[in-house]
This record gives sequence, C-alpha cells and structure tokens, in this order.
Amino acid sequence: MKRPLAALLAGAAAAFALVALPLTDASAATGCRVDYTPTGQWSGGFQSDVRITNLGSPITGWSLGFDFADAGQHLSQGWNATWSQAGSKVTATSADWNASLGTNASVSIGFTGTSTGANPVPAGFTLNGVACTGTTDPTTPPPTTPPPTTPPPTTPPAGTTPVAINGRLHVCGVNLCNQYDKPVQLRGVSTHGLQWFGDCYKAASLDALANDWKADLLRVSMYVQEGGYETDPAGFTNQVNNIVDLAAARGMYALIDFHTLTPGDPNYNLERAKTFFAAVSARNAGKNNVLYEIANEPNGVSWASIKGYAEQVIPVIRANDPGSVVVVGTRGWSSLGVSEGGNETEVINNPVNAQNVMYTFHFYAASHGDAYRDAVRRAAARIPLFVTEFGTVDYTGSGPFDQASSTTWLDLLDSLKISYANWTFSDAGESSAALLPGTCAGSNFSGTDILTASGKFIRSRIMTPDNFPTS
Ligand code: IDC
Repeated sequence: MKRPLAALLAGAAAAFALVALPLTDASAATGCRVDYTPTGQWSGGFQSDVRITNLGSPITGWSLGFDFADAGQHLSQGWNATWSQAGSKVTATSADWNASLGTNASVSIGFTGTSTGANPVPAGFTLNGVACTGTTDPTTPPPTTPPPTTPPPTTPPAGTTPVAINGRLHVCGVNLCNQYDKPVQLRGVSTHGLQWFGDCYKAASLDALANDWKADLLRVSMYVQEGGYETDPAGFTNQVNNIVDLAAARGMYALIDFHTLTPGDPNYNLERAKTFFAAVSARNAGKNNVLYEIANEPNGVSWASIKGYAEQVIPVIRANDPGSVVVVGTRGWSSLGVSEGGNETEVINNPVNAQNVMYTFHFYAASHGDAYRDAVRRAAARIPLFVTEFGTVDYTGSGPFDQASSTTWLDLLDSLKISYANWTFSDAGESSAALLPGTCAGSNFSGTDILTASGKFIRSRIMTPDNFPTS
C-alpha cells in the first residue's frame, strides 16, 4: 500500500530530527497531540498554555514547533522550555527537568506574546519534526517495550528539606515552580554585607536557620563596593561559594546577590559581574539549590540600561548553568520604578529577553505602604516577582519596627506566593537586624533570646509550615 505523503514527510522530518537533536531517542515521537489554550489577553499582548502529549515511543528530548498565524504576534517570554522565534516560526525545546516524555505523557509549557490585536491559534504544530495530528502514525509499529514506569510523583521524595522536596526551581508563568511544576513560595532571610558580618554565617547559625527558623532560603549578599568584591574578587567568590555549600548541606536554597547599591547603574560593574557570575555559575552548576540575583538595587538609571546589563550578564550564567533562575533588579532601588516616579509597566512592556527570569521588588515596611502594595498587586498578575530584600523598619534599615505594615506586606506576599528574604539575618546594631548585637561572636542562634523585635516577628512568620505541592 502506498504511504500517504504526509507520513513520508513526517518520517523524513523525524529522521532529520535524529541528526539535529542527539538527545532524542532513536524511537522519536511518532504521534503527538497539542492542546493550545489562550489564558489571557490584554491591550498589546496575550498569554497561552501549550500542553504537549507524546502519543509515540518514549523520548528523552523534545522540540515543539509551530507557526504564528498572525504577522503581528511575537514571542515575549516563555517558560518550562527554551523558546525562540524566527519569522513566524516558534520553537520550544525541552528543559533538562522535563526532557523525558513517556508514551502518553504530557508536559505543559506556556508563553506570553505581543500582538496587534488578532490572536488566532497557531498552526503546524510538530514534535521532533512530526506533525501533531492527535493520532499515532499508523505506519509505525507500536512500541514493543512497555512504557517506562515513571508515574507522576505523588508522594514526597525522601527528605523533608525545602530543596529535597522541591528540587530545582524554574519560572512558570508569573510564579516560581518546583520539580512538580507547581508554584511555590520560598520564605527566608538575607545576610548582611559579607565584608562586615561574615562571622554570622557558619554551621551553627545555618543550623538554626534550617532547623529552628525552618527557613527555605538564604540570600547571600555580596556587596561589590564599600569594601566588598572589588577589593578581593577571589576572596569574596570563595566566601559566597562556602555559604552556598553550607545552605546546600541543610537543604536550603541560596540566592547569590551581587549587591550593587552605589553607584546605582549596574553597568558600572558590568565586567566585574561577568567575571563573578562566570565563576559562581561554573562552580555551582551541578547544584539544585542556587538562584542568581544579578543587581541588587539599580537607582538613577533607566530600565532600558538595566535590561541591557541583564542581557549581557544572563548569557554568562546560562553558558554554565542553563536551567538556573535569574532575578533582575528593577528601577528605583528595585521598586519596579515606583520610587523614581515610574511604575511596573516599563518592565511589563519591555521584559528582559531571556527565559527563566524574575524581577526584583524591595520594600521597607515603615516607608513603603499602599501605593507600593498596589504596584505589587498589579505587577504580580503579569510578571514573576521575587522580594529578594525587605525590612520591617524604614528604608535606612533603622527606626521603629512596624509590625502592622510588615504584617500587611507579608500577608500579601503569602497570598500571591511571592518569595521573600528579610534584611538582615545579622547582629548589626540597627533595628532591621534579626540578631541582637554580639550574637554572631557566639554559637547560639536558636530560640528567641538572641532576637530583636524584628527578628522575633520574622522567625514566627517563616517557621510556619510550608505549603509545597508535590503532585
Ligand atoms: C544598609 C545596611 C546598613 C549599611 C548600608 C550601606 O542596613 O548597615 O550601612 O546598607 O551599605 C537597601 C540596600 C541595603 C541597605 C538597606 C537598609 O539594599 O544594602 O542596607 N536598604 O538601608 N535598600 C533599601 C534599604
């Protein structure tokens, strides 16, 4: 019997895909179904989910192709895959954590795009070059081996630490997601400047953070100026790596913060950032607990300049650690522009051209109230946010502890599943510090006797049980 032309073409494409994609199994997909679901539309843009089901033999690497049906449609940011666009053709290639697709297994990916209004459903979906018609190719024999026995995990993995449960994180839509592709919120603390408070970060204090505070996250704040990185690049790189290891050994995530502050233009430190992130991403690429924050608080500089910086630093990290989450500072001391008279639309309308990216928001509860909370509410519906630093006091890091505003803020972040790190887990003589002066010279970091008012409040908020979905 004559084979239909479509099947012949599909077979040829599959054979080509084998050559082009060495990760793909010899038994490339021979059938697939794509469910394309528009999930949002706004003036100038739209969002869609794409569910891919492999109807053929198991594959260990995939590439989805499709064509935008309207010339005005352009890809902005995608998640759960590496996305690119050439002309009207869009390609989404599997991430390392979702590359395996057994027979009848599905994976959901998604993206946001810009458009001139019309958003027709794209056409010509292919998986590893094979047209996704919703049926298997009848000319290909069914797999002779049974499908792999990897049902979706429903029981928590061995170990109960945040990293053991959640594994490597990635960005999905506006959230941070775990290995089950479910949104998670990390709650934790930030170090103070390592050049001043290095003795606060050692086995005893990280034991307390992990076991007593039940923190999910430690932000490692490496100042660049003020006696920081620029004075001893190798020494500070080692110090950061050592703290990353202490966190990893306790199942905590570590957010590596390139703590630029003055001068406010991150491009002033561009070459230092490239050198530093090349080193830490190469050193920590194999770990599943590391996230990168590339510029603490840009100020007095346009969003376009910050974005330009990000688009030069992110490729340096991705060259070593392709699946990592990168958090990008925003204008006006990471206020999404609000503290310099702007707002979140400058980021929403001009996002960083990279995948797996989140945007920084910082607040100090006694200084930043409803106008800032409104900006976070609006932005959180459109872009992934990460509160990598906040204080319970005023923006100087001092002044009275504002419990009412701090509570309103943390309730908001909890409801939106926005991750946060409190400034600071240190014994600095200022009200933002969690530990009483002199604590770090000793070895007791547990309980409340060594805590300030802010420290007691933050510990009580962080130690409540996490809600990490595992199925
Ligand atoms: C503050 C520290 C303070 C230090 C000062 C200058 O709390 O001890 O003297 O930096 O380096 C930020 C910055 C953060 C500030 C903090 C409080 O990211 O570095 O720390 N803050 O002023 N943004 C808003 C507030």
